[in-house]
Amino acid sequence: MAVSLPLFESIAPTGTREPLAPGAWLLRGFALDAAAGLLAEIERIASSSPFRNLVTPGGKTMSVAMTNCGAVGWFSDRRGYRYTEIDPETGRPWPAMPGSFMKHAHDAASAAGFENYAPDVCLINRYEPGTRLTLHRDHDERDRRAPIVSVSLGLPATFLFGGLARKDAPRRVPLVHGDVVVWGGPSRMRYHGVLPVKAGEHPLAGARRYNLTFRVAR
Ligand code: MD3
Ligand code: FE
Repeated sequence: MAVSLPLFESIAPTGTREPLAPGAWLLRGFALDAAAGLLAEIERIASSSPFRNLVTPGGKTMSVAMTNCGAVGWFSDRRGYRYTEIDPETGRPWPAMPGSFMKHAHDAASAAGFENYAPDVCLINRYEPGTRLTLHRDHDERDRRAPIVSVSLGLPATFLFGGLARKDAPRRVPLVHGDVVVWGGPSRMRYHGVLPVKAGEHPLAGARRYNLTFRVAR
């Protein structure tokens, strides 16, 4: 008897909570209802602090464009990686974190078992087809006990989830519009990255992928 196999790697239905590793939870579709509102806020934030391609201390220009909202923002140039209160490109404070961002991050953290989550920064990444984020760890935050909450919007991407050492072979995790991942506990300091985003059109975001990462930086 013929058995039909799915053509694509299956993605769990919306509303499930899937453990990726100790402390790391994938909340499929958690941001679907909020997505249009979050995208509108991204536009508003970018009209005050525009997306820009930061330069690493090594002198390479990142292919992913970034901006921030919150009390501080993540920034990089030849002098190093750091959090700043003033957007060095505009000379003004980073745009405040919208209440809807704060509530969404808080509720996602709570769904993953992290109560009282109060991030002070949201780094916003914008991917165009072909752009990627190489394997790295997020170690510029003072409090590494607090989880990072990430929200994927727009085009799909393949996320690389590595280990605590750079040489550990990463797992590939497909992330689609509306997915939220909470990275806490022993997973907080694992290596991670994003493979080059494939060409496509998303009905709400066009030819782009956005990723929000909420952090407790200080
Ligand atoms: C796993 N962003 O901004 S979010 C970043 O999709 C970043 O734009 C990616 O990595 C993106 O630094 C991935 C998922 C993520 C964020 C932090 C993590 C995964 C993590 C920290 C530890 C382990
Ligand atoms: Fe990261």
